[in-house]
Amino acid sequence: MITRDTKVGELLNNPIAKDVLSQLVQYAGVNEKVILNPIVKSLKLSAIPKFAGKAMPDADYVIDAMIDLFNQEADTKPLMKSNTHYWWKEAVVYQIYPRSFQDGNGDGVGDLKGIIQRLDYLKELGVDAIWLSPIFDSPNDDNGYDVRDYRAILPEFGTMEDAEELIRQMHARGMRLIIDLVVNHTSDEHEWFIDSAKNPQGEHADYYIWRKPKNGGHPNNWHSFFCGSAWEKVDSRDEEYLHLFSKKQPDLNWENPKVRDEVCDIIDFWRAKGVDGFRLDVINYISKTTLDNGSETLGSLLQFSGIEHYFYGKRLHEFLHELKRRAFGDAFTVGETPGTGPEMNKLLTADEREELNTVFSFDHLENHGKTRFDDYRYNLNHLKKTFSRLEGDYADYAWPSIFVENHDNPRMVSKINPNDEYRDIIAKLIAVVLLTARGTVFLYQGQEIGAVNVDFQDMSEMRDIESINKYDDLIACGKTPEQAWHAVLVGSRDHARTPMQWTDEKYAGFSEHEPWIRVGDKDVRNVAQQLKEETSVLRAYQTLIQLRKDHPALVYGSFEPHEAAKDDVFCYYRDDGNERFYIEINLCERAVKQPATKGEMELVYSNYMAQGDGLQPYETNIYRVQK
Ligand code: TEU
Ligand code: CA
Repeated sequence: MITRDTKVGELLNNPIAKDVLSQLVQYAGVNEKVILNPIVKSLKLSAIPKFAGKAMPDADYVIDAMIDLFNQEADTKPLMKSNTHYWWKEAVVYQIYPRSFQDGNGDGVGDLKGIIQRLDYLKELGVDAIWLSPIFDSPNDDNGYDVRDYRAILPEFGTMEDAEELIRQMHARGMRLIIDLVVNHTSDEHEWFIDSAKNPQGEHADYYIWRKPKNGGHPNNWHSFFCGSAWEKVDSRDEEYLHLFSKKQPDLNWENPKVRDEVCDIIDFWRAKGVDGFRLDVINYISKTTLDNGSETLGSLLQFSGIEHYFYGKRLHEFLHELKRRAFGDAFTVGETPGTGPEMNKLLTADEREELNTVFSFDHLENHGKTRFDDYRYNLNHLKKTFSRLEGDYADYAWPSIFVENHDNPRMVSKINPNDEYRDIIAKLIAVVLLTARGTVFLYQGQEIGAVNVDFQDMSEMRDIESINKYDDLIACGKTPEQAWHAVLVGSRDHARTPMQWTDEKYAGFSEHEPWIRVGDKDVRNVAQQLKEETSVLRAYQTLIQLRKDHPALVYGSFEPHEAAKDDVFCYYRDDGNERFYIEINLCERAVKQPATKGEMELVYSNYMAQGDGLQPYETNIYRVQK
């Protein structure tokens, strides 16, 4: 049990504390080793307030909140190692953002018929499963992550018949469908919320989180991820409702068993349709341990106050276990869990826990102390460090998800190096890191042609609510339009949401009609062009996906780092006892010395046509090691 007399050093034996301390160090941008400093380790928690002084005015509160959080797993027994085999561990999953993939009826908006048209292309690429971002009826305040009806298809995307046809066509090709379940919140136009707001005594009265204003202000100081307070008033009820995202995304009250019944029914509905799996949107936020104010110190460090009360709530495991037992069964589940650490993720996904199959961890997406809106060059040594942890000890207990792009982040190639010269070389480096990884691989549409950030000109071209609110918030905080625009341009999610570039035609073969958002550099990179080029990024993905399918060692094999202490190179072996592979990667823009290796090796893939002395900039090679 953690108490105020516990020393910092002892905290590292507590899984939650270990995760939280490394997250806080990551956000604060201070060197991780600070926790290992003997003086810091010998400090009792009770001494920190004095020690922190003005740096942490609410230190006493933070200490108590952390002790409560750390003791959540006080009686949790250690996990056993596992090496089970499942289809979803071997699968290459392709994420589709339906609004931007393929327009099937010429209205400039992607749709289900368009996706069906492109299934053979995905089969050809070697895709085993598709994760489909939300397709449900929605007023699209957050592009479908605000669901109005979980049992209806957004009319712009098509009909329920189209969805059933998509499932049939995918299963006919041996492909599986993973749909996006957004149940931390609904749309404020969902019938549950409309009734909850209108009838405070009605059957849906307690489906959402309503609280009375406090001292003329909001019920607490929590922030929304889309800027501003996380609380909103309605006229028909003398209370405010919680919305961690936009005002049109009220949070569901998971403490209410009827809400959990509703969610199980929705899962049953789609499983009966033949859906094979679920991606669970911000699923770690569903249990709010308390609605007390958030710590100002943590709020300014983590940019969103109150998060310590809901990013790993005390009933989270209970709720997930209940969903597994009552509804998911053997359907595949991947949770989006922003803010949770490796120890928490093991407890959320280890087979013996019967909760989720895997989660998306986001620690690798930004360098130490950086956020998505900071303008900096992504250093690949950070990817090496985070993936080495995930594919090493972590994977012995829980199966990781491996990705670098999705619909919420700019393009990775551009974050690493904006210069054209190395674009395709870097895109292929990323392909090798993903497709030789120990984990389930998730690719994002466009990544397979080496998509880069879009040269948006001004705010009129932006569509994402987060970017638009961010711009207004920065202006409101006194930034100049240039400064606000620059921040949005650096970190906007819209970079990932422009139409898929199939050809160099006017609207990139995505549509005959002007799309809902502008097109990117389709003359420079598109599928049609790259299918014809042997050395294209697309052909590299096809080759590497096939290599992964043909050699289980690249999936289930052990992960053995080589010369790990050396910066700027990422080298490792994958070995399943039958076959052994060696991967060597130059993580930087200058030539580096090639780490020495032993034994005969045959080169099976390189992102360079010819090998020189040492490793050329971003050079990436895969060898089969003679046993
Ligand atoms: O995103 C949740 C999330 O935490 C973020 O990554 C988010 O995109 C943003 O960066 C907040 O700072 C999920 C979905 O992936 C995202 O598209 C939705 O906007 C969000 O939840 C709300 O449903
Ligand atoms: Ca359309």
